[in-house]
Amino acid sequence: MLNKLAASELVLNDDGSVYHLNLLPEDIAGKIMLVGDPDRVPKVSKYFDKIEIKKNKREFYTHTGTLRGERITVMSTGIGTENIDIVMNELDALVNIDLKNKEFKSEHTTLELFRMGTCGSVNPDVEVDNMLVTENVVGLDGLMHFYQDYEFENEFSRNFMEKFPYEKIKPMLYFSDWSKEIGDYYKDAKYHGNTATFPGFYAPQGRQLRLKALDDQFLETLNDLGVTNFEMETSAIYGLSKLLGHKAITVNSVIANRRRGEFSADHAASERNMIEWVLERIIK
Ligand code: R1P
Ligand code: URA
Repeated sequence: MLNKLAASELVLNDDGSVYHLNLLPEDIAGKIMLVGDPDRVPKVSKYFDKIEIKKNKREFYTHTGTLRGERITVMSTGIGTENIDIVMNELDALVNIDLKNKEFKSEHTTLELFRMGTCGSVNPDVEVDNMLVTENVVGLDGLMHFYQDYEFENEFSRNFMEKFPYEKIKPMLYFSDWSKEIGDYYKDAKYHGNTATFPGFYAPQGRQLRLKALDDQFLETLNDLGVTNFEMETSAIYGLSKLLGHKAITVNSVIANRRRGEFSADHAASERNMIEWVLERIIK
């Protein structure tokens, strides 16, 4: 592989910022909170001592500032692993590629990435309005098939692969790199579990409005394979972090208990609790 990247591969805006995120290297901190919803960004940054940078393009909103004196960034990713592909590659480019010369840097910089999202539980005992940390993730979205060397495994993934009954869906399995150093921030979370990431909210997560999903027993089957909860980003965050050499961890607030048919009575409060819970732990 050539060291110098062509203009078509590492695309930059006129001011030298990365194409979709619209950011320059100095715009981000080493600790980055990733949230799906752009409206969640100001709900997080309002706790900062001060906000230095506010930038956006499309669904990617970024605020960087300080909290208790430490520099921190919060960024929205929008929904889905295809957005995470962009976020992860462009964040990595900001720290590990010399954007002016379009060359890889000789020294690697590791980012700490904290996804803070919402999810639905498929274990009936996992109650709404609580925090669930992802230890293992199974990606049913397909993104990582496009990269080399993505396959990681552990006991959870081996069991899942062996027993997954749906031939048309090719599962992608990642052994989560919720690296212990940053996993420790969240050791008192009510739940630690195995997350499944999907390329959709409705049939891919077993929801049936006017259209039938693949299998009426989808939730039970996934839960029997050890899956605790469903969402739409973590497989790509963990998979690409592992390949690019970053540390990542996801905590989701459980807003739906799919097996009991329950939805959080006040999901704004649930979101606020999660934001405060995370901020207290990642910056002391
Ligand atoms: C679906 O409503 C969205 O909510 C969850 C899912 O992963 C998906 O992005 O995450 P966020 O709350 O971070 O958006
Ligand atoms: N986000 C999801 O992707 N699924 C849910 O059920 C709730 C939040």
